[in-house]
Amino acid sequence: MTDPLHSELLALAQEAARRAGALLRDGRPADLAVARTKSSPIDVVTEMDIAAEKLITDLIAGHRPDDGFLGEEGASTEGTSGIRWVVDPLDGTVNYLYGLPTWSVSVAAEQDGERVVGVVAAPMRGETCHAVRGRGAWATGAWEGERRLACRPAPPFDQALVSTGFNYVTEVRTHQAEVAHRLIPLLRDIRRGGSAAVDLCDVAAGRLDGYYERGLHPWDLAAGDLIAREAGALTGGRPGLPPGHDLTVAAAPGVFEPLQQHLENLGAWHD
Ligand code: 2AM
Ligand code: CA
Repeated sequence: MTDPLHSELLALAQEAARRAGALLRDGRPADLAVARTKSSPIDVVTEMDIAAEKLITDLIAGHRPDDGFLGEEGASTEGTSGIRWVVDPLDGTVNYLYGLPTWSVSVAAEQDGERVVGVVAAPMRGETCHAVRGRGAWATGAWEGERRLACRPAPPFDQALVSTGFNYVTEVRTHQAEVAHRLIPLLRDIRRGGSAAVDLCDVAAGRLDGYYERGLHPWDLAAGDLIAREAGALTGGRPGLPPGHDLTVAAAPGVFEPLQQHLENLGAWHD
């Protein structure tokens, strides 16, 4: 059944993600190196990040002043309506800095702690994915209308294409590289996209058989997790646990179970 509240939250999330995506796309200096005369490129990106989060929280609070927020750039309010927004204004920051296309705006809404709406806009890919709990996952592209997303039927594990990410902390990424080194002979290959939210959408769209990463925050995965699940993927953390900071795994049924087990055996969650 279509819940009118969920439809309202979806429309708001889509508008917020669209506007923030346009701000980030249009506001990125063509040559970030030029900005170095005034401030470091990282400062410019951080400014854009903060401006995008403010745009999103202002827009949503203007429509729904009683909702709570959790945002990567510091938005954190409880709210009184039972709805909380979980926002990553710029996921894939390093790609954005370098001018690579894989970055996104991720906006999710939770109702009484349960994810009900997720939107991931990836402007340089010309695609926005969305999901509403119980209503499937969908993509809207620049050149096509809405298309329903379904994860790819599981191939044999040794034919699975799996994406991952590496942490900013050198010791952590070194350990992650060791895990990937052990995993790679068991798979078709590994990808490293750079935006967790986009990776989760790619699992949903059947463009990847699976994805795993450790060290994610709620705003990295809130929208993408719902999109992947609504597209038929399984998501989780270490065996028996939900996806989270220790480990996030998302994959087609049949790839998910062996991938999660291999990651457990390889100690992929370690810190
Ligand atoms: P960010 O671009 O918003 O920082 C990269 O592998 C993915 O993981 C990105 O989605 C990135 O989000 C996210 N991420 C979050 N925390 C991270 C961390 N400590 N190190 C690396 N990536 C992190
Ligand atoms: Ca992020």
